[in-house]
Amino acid sequence: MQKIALVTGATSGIGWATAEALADKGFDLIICGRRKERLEELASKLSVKTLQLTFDVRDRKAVDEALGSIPEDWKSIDVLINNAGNAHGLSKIQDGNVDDWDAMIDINVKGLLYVTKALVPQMIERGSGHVVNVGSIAGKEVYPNGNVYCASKHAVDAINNGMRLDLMGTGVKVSQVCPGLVETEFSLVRFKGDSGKADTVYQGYDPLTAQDIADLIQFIVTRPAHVNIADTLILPTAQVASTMVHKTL
Ligand code: NDP
Ligand code: 8X3
Repeated sequence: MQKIALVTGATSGIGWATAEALADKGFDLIICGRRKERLEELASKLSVKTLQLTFDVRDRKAVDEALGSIPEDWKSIDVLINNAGNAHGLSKIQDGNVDDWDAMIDINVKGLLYVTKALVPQMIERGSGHVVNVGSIAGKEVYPNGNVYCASKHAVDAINNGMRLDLMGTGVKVSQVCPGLVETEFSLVRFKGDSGKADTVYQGYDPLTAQDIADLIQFIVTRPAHVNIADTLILPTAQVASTMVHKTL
């Protein structure tokens, strides 16, 4: 039976690489994001069947409409990669921008919940499925100025664990992947397009690549039915904790 995976945040970074890695394993792909042209570009590179869904995970109605409009032959989604997310800003709590807080909580937490709510009932009905939540080292520890981003990823950690408990016996697996520093558009978004600032995050050591995370996700979703990799922390070798990175600058 042909397998189908849905990847949120497939327009760049970890989501894009994950779509490619799952295509390599023969999954047909539902790729999601706000940037339509990026989805078209990704689809043109994939050698499997693709369905593109353009929606903002912050918009509950848009999520329900997009996921509710999935054609019948795409509805049996085997794997959901809850990846869409970002950091917005890096500042002390007393200096924080409330719009940035809203964005992180709405995208990283509520968006993940909206997508999950729309898709998991069908997995339960079929008695099989796999949800992979992209958390972060920021969901395992808190670092200075990371306050609300860390809170959003701690929420993902809790939701991941809660989901696994609640789905016991349904045949639906739940896994979390928690990366450390991965060079993607993440820091460019966090620093609002300041590429100089973003680049310094990844200088003086070898950061993880999106491909490294995609390889791990590919491994997790291709384990036998009786194996669930519940949680993983994946770091660049130079990184030992959120703010402890061995740099040779
Ligand atoms: P990128 O910025 O490269 O990718 C983020 C993706 O999320 C994009 O495809 C973007 O698509 C999508 N996205 C963002 N906001 C929305 C939205 N409102 N609605 C729909 N899609 C949205 O970053 P990464 O690939 O690094 O990030 C992917 C995940 O990995 C995130 O959850 C992040 O927190 C997590 N992570 C990243 C780490 C890193 O160091 N890079 C480390 C640990 C975790 P579009 O803009 O087209 O909508
Ligand atoms: C992304 C990694 O350290 O910037 O979640 O929070 S970090």
